[in-house]
Parts: sequence; C-alpha cells; structure tokens
Amino acid sequence: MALRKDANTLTSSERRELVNAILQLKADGIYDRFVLRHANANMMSIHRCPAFLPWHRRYLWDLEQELQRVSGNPNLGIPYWNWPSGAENASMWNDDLLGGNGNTQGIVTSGPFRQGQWQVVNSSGVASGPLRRQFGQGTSRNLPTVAELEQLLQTTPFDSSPWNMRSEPSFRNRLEGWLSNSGPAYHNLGHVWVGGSMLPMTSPNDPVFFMHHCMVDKLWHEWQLRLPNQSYQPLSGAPFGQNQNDPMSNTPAASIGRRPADVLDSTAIGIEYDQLLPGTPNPTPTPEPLRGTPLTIDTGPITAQISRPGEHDLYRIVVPRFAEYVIETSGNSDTFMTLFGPNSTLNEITRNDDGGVNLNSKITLNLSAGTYYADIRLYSSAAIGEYAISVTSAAEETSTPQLTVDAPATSAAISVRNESDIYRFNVTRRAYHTIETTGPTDTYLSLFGPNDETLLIQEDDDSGSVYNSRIRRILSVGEYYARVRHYSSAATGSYAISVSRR
Ligand SMILES: [Cu+2]
Repeated sequence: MALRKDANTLTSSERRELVNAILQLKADGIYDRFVLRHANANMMSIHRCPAFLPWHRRYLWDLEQELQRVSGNPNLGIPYWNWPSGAENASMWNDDLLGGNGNTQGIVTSGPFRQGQWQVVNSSGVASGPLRRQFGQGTSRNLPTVAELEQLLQTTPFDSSPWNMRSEPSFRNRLEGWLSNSGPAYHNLGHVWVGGSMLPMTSPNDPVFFMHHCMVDKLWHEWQLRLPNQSYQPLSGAPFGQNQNDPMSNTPAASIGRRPADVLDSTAIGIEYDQLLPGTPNPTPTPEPLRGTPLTIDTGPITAQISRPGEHDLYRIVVPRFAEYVIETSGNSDTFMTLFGPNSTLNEITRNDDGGVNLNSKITLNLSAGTYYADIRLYSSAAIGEYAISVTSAAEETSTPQLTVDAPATSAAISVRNESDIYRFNVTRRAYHTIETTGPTDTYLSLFGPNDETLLIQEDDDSGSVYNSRIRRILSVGEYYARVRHYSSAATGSYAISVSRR
C-alpha cells in the first residue's frame, strides 16, 4: 500500500528516505528510463486526450513500486505537491527535499538535485546538463487556490468529443489545463510555473514532476469519490489507446494491467492519501480479497491438481503470529511456488522451484502475523499433474525471543535477504522506554503493541547511532513487539538490540 502525503508535511527521515530512493534509481539508470518512457511516448497519446489521467496514474504507480523496492518500505508513496500551499517558500522546496528555485541562469544549485549532483537527460537518454527551474517566470498566474480546486471538482463529464485539447465540457481537459482564457491552468500551470526542465517532454527529469502529477492524480481520485455516477470516457470510438479497454501507449505490461479500465480505482491498486479536501468522502476500503483456497497451518496436506497446462492454484494462509513456517508440496509433479503477502496478492516475498523432495518446491521462512498467498504452478507450462501442499510451523521450537528491560543488548543478525526478526518485551510500569539497535547494520525498527503483534506504534530508520534505529517514547503497561529488518531488502548484517527505561 502506498501512502501519499503532502510533500510539505514529510518529516526529515521521510525526506531522506525518499531522496535516497530517487538517487538510487538514478544511479541504477532506472530513473532515466522513466524520463524516456514519458519523453518518447507520442505526445498526443498521453496528453491532450482522455488517457492523460490513467496513463500518468499507471506511470506514477510504476515509479512507486521501484521506490518501494529500493527503499525497502512497502508503504512508501510519492508525496503530492499541494499547489495551494506549495509556492516558493513551502518546505518541499527546502534543501532536504527538492532544493529551491534556479539561480539567475535558471540552474538549481542547492539540494540533492543540484548542479554537479544530478544531470538531466535528453530524449535520447544522453546527459545534458544541470536541472533548471525558473519559478513564476513563464506565467503571471499564481498556483491554484483551494477555491479553484473546488470549482474544478464540479466539472462534468469526465471527457468529451473530440477527445483533445478542445474538449469542453471536460473534467480531464480542465484539469490538464487547456480550458482557461487566462493562460495555462492546473496541470499546465504547475509545469509552466516551475519552468526550466519542467517544460519539455523530458519534464520527469525534475523529481517535482512526480509530486506535481501526484496532485493531478489526487484530484482525479477526489473527483471520482465525489461523483460516483460519473465514469471514464470514452468506452469506444476514440483513437486506439484512448478507449477504456485499450492498452495504453508506451505502458509496459504489469500485474495491475495497462488499460484505463485497470487503474480507475486508486484504492484497489493500493493507493491511499493522507488527506482529502473537506468535501470529498473517504473511499470505501477495498475488502480484503478473500482469494485462494484456505490452507490451514499444521493440519496435513491438501491434494490438488493442475488439470490444464499453465493453470495456477492459489492458497491462502492466515499466519497468527511470528514464527518460522514451512510451505511445501509433495508428490511426483515438478511444482513451482511463489509466495505473496502479507495481506497482498501482489507483493511477492519469494519463490522456489526444487527446494523440496525430488522436484517439489519448498519455502521455509519467518513470517509475521498476516495473510499470505501461495501460488502453485507446474515448472513446465505444458504439464499437468497432481500434488499435495501443506504448511507447518516450527513454532514450538522458535518462540519469539524475549528482551528484558535494562538488560544487556541481545546480539542477532539479518542472515538472509528480506528477513525480519521479532522480539517481545514487557513493560511493567508506564515510563519512557528506548528501543535501539547498535552495530554495523542499517537497521529498520518497527514497534507494535501493546498486547497485539499487528498494532503498529512507530517505525524508525536512522535515529540511532550511524545507521541504527532508535525509538524513545512513553509506553504504558503491556507486552510490546519490536521488529528489526535491514533497511535494504537486498542486504544482510549483524546487530544488537536492547530496551531500556530511559
Ligand atoms: Cu506528462
């Protein structure tokens, strides 16, 4: 789930996490591929047309998946540029996030994306100089006010023929910014107001692009919530790529799909906003998908079969508490297992082909409380065959280790990628408690409780010494759970953890 927040309200550790993730994607060449996906799309297939909104929604969703992957934070959301409070003196333009306006030549010289630290690319992907911004130079208009957003959100229908920049009335066209007799509005105004690198089709070179489009997307989301009887248009008859069930231009295949129809429900694709405008009703939470055949822990195998080539069977496993679990198949088929979760059929944890007996698959790992999904197919997509599947817990031997308040630190390690270690401790009187890690590893600490392993209280990345985590807060009497993982989902390392009353 991606939690999208007002960029001005991000804490310093949230800013650092986001900036580091963007810089990592830039270093890996992934960020520039996003720039090119936008720059090399046919302008008229993704702008000035109905698909403008769904195309950019999917595009943001894809970047968000990458940010979540490199940060190791599955809830990281792209923050939105809240236009009414996002002018030049807003804190999103501080040097710990975007850096500010360009200098007299328009060059950005401070913040993480400053000259020397960040190069923009041209539409061929070739580095072509520093990031540029010229706030307010291209327009005399101010950024949209809340009153203007309220006006916009009353516009219907979604879009209208001729499905371009002359469409009127059209919510899409108005939000995109073409329906104004005093120059660029809303989306267009944001691009023009920043100026510099935000003007051409390579505008995703400026990370504010994503925050800007996140605001555009949030407004579409709010419009959808306010006007549940309105819907995406056109269903058919418009140029290919624009109709609700056409694949969108320059959009790769992905689990959620690539048609406008696939991205119409933000909540269903895992997007949540910290705040909506006062007149917008909250989205109805998507009910937990009760997909898959229930597979009960420690009750013996279920037999099943892949009766058609290429078939997948999905199993749902409800894990009651943190422990080591073994999910495996048996029989004569060459099975392949993919495990998803917690509470998601999209978030892959791991996969296995032949870890079990003969050609069976087997996954052994620590799971925290939640619902998990095991997908079984046969290794060969041409094969059919029977198998049995079971899940067992090793819970009796590995009960959750206990930390004692004010005792010396307990040593441990993240020994495999993606592992998380969980500890419990008892608070016997209400007082300040400090939970912290020490050692060479960049740990990430989550605190749960009291008396409930799933109730998140607080998370921390780097408040301890160097890259260690530290949480200090008043805890009332009860049992608490501390979960430690590596900040990077790809790394391992040793650490020590302690709880003290100070
Ligand atoms: Cu665009």
